[in-house]
Parts: sequence; C-alpha cells; structure tokens
Amino acid sequence: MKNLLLISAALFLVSCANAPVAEAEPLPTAEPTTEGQTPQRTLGLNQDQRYALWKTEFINRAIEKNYDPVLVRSVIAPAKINALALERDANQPEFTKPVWSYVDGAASAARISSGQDKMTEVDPVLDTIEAKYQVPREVLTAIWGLETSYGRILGRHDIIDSLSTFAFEGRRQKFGESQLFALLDLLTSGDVRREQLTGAWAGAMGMTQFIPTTFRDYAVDLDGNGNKDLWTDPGDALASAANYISRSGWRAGEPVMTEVRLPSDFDYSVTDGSKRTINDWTAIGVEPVSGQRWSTEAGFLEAKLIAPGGSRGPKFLTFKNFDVLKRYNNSTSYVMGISVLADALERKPGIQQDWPREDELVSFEQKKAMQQKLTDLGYSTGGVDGRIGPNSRRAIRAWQAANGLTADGYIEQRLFKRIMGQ
Ligand SMILES: [Ca+2]
Repeated sequence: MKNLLLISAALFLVSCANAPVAEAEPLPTAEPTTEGQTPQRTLGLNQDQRYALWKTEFINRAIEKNYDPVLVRSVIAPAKINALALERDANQPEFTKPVWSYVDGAASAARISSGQDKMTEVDPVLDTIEAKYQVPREVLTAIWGLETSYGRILGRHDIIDSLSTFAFEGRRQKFGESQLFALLDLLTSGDVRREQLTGAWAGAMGMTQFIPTTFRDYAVDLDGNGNKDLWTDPGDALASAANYISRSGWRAGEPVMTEVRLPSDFDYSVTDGSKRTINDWTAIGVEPVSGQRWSTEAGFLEAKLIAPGGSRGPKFLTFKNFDVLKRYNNSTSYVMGISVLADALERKPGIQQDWPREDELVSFEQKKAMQQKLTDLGYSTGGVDGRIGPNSRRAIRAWQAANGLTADGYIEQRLFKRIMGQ
C-alpha cells in the first residue's frame, strides 16, 4: 500500500485516473463566536463569584441533559479560570506572519529531518494507517510536525479550565460550552480519562491538536487498548488525523497543490476563487513549474489558482485536497506549510519561484484604514475589520486595475501608501 500510494502520487502528473466525485459534507470545525453579555443579576459580583455561579448553572444544565451528576460535578466543580486563555483570546496580533516566513518555518531543515526520523520510527503503524484511510504518510507526518513538533509540544493547560473559562464569559461562550459537552461525552464513553485532558490554551489536545468536538467525532483507538490516546501514542494520533481527513473528503492519489508558472501578461482576476479544470487552466497558459505536462486524466480535475505573494511571488493550483486540509485549520498558510513539508518528507523539490521577501507587510490598523479608504473611493471591501478576505482582495484588484497596475489583489506597504495617498 505504501508503495502504491507513493507511486501514484509521484506519477500523478502523467497517470492520475481519479474522476471527480461529489463534494463531501462540510464538517464541524468552525468556532462560532458570540458577544459575551453580562446578565443583570450578576452585576456587582466579582469574577470569581460570577464563575462560581456559572459553574452551578452549567452543572444543572448538564444534569438536565442526562449526564451523570457525579461525573459532571467531579469535572466542573474543581475547575479554575485560565487567565492566560482569556487574555490571549482578547488580543488581536498587530502583524500576521508573511506567508513565506510561515512556510519556511513549517518546512525548516530541522523539522524535515526530525520528520524523516519519526516516519522511520513509526513505519509499521503508518503502513496500517495508509492502508486503512488512504491518506499519505507524508501528509499525516507533516500535520504531526506542524501541530506539535511531532508530539514534543503538547501544551500543558488543563482543558476543562480553558474551555470552562471560554464558556463562562467573553466572545467564545458558545464554542466553550459545546466543547465542554464534547468533553463530558468523551469521559462518559470512557474513551479518555480525566487526567489526560491537557493541551493548548485554546482547547486543542494531543499530538494532532484536536478540539474536543473533533476528538469525540473522529478520534480512533487504533491499537484497541480501550483508550484514544492522542497524547502519547502516535498510532492513535495519526490514525485519528487520517480518519478526520478521510471523512472530510480526501481523494486518494490526487495532489494538494502544484506550483505553476503563468504567462507574463496573465489576467490575475481569475486567481483566488474560480474553480476551473486543468484543461481550462492549460488553455490560458498555466503550466506546472516542473516543466512536466498534465496527463489527459488530470485535465478534468478542478483546481483554484492562488498567488499568496502576488504577481511577484510563486503561484499554485490548489485541488480538492487543499480544501480538505483547510477543514483541519482554515488557513491558506497552514495548508501550504503542510503541503511543502509533506513534499520535503517525500524528498520532492520545494517551491521553485522566489517570494517577494523584501516586501513590508501592512499592520492590522493599516488594513482597516485601507479598507475604509477603498470603501470611500467606491471599492466596497464588505466591511472594515482589518482582515483581508475575498471582498477586500476584490476591492484591491479593482483599484489596481483602475490605476493601471497588475490586479493581483496583493497588499504590501508600497501599494498601501499609494492607495492611502489617492
Ligand atoms: Ca489506544
């Protein structure tokens, strides 16, 4: 199985025979946010008193839902506020990392070499997992490496403390509460033990950083010892990641993304959204950077074109499997990091085209100012929130086109200054 998968991945450009299948059902990974509201009757109480009151109410709600009262009280009553979680959750980082720094860090020499050692170490278990779930070992190992440095950094926060803190007050109350109920489900089923429930401040647990709802719905006990041990057993952890990815719609034998070259006069309005077949992309001059040609079968696969560093950076076609990995973590940089690290683990070449590394990125406040300016100029960004999503990129593109620039929707300091100076 291992060899078959490696061969089919390696020969994909000339031999892929997978027909497109129906879209998989979206899976619940999103974290709904709600504005916290202080009820009238808790005014005047201090934080500890409000938290104690919340615990009593939560315990009652859980018992009404037929959870075992002894279990619920033993889990919730001793919980403590995680002050760090509240503080971190409230802070918006001023600058986000440039995509090239993220991808470089994801596929650092150290992470590649540890990953290759780890793959050798758990080789038999990866054979079993690949045969069962059809997800390549390099992708699973890359997730393991990026999430927790192959299990070295698991987070030491008590998960009940963190999630009860979110459920108690702040912008993530609904998220915290649904995650707490998932933890109660896990403890009720006996899949995990209370003392195992440690992880990152935001609630993710184990070597593959599952939030409790994902843990409850997708974690597996690969060795059948009665415990879903995502903390110390790479077999359980990697099989759980494989199960989650497989059930999110992974297509065996298809790539995640392929680096491509574009003609110099390329129309960037087609990046970032529209799905087209490989045949359609080929017709407008999009070619694999490797110089290889697509196979006839691959021609019918659908892909999106992305240029995360703009027209002066590398470009990629992203496939269905790219979207599947986004359900694991809804970030283009993250999935690119997984893809580049997985390729490196398979000893394939890295990204060929240069990134515009000299570019200075714009801050959160600058993004908001620019969104306001573009909106004032008649290019709607669909809101002023400091996040550059599809609407903002469309507005930037329209401004670029109207000003005789390459309309790639990519923003850095020089373009920011030009827009603000208009
Ligand atoms: Ca187990």
